[in-house]
Amino acid sequence: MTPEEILKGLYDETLVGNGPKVLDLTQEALGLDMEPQSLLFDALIPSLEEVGARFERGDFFVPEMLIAGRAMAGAMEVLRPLLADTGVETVGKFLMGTVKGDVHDIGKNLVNIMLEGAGFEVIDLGVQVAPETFLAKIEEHQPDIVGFSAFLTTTMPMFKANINALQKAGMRDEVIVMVGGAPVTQEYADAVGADGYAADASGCVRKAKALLKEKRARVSA
Ligand code: B12
Repeated sequence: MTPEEILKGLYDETLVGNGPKVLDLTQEALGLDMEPQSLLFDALIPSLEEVGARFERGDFFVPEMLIAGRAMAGAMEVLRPLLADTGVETVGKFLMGTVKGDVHDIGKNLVNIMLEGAGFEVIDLGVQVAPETFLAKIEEHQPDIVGFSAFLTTTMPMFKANINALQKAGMRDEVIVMVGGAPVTQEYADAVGADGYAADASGCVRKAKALLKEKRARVSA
């Protein structure tokens, strides 16, 4: 198969949720020395975007979304070490979780991989993380940054609930707060009082590094 055929195959098979085929194609692509980033950005992510569009139009339902998500997650397991393995030193500690009421984790996991690849130590709390769990884990791990991920307009208000909980516990100034997820915007992030927002994983890495640099400059001034 040519690289173009493999990318098209990955897109089509993710769309129909054919996990075993997506894994085979991922392995075949790597055997041909194709870039892991290309598989992600030229096939897997566009395919999930199409899944979302079809769901919105009523052409796909939750089961289709689920098997497509699983097919992508299977490929991510193979790509993960390749995306993260850049051998850089730890630049900071990042605590990440999907907010309470929300089970979407593919975007969050991708952000984690990119952060690890950029040298962050990442502590992943998983999905459906309640405010009190975030608080307890922040106390335990003392991260530089905490990231809240939400994929539903109905769970985005948990950002504010989490930030309020941090404030109430007197911990808001201890940690940089970043938010993200498909429906989140810069305006929404500003409105809830987050320190940073990014639309994608590479943007998150850039923003996290910039916020950390600012904070360290402030502390040493
Ligand atoms: C796969 C999927 C599912 C799977 C999730 C599997 C999983 N393990 O994640 C399942 C089937 C479980 C699911 C369930 C539901 N889903 Co759904 N799902 C999707 C789908 C198709 C893909 C999401 C995804 O993973 N995309 C891939 C990643 C890579 O996306 P991304 O946004 O580019 O991620 C980047 C950024 O968001 C950012 N980012 C993410 N997190 C963070 C965190 C920080 C701190 C930062 C800085 C950045 C950041 O970086 C990421 C990487 O670049 C989307 C449609 C879509 N295209 O978004 C709908 C979608 C999110 N789901 C939707 C809905 C409605 C639901 C359900 C309510 C359906 C139902 N009726 O039951 C349930 C809710 C379940 C729950 N309580 O959470 C709607 C949400 C609408 C809305 N605006 O609220 C969407 C948008 C579909 C649609 N078009 O209507 N879903």
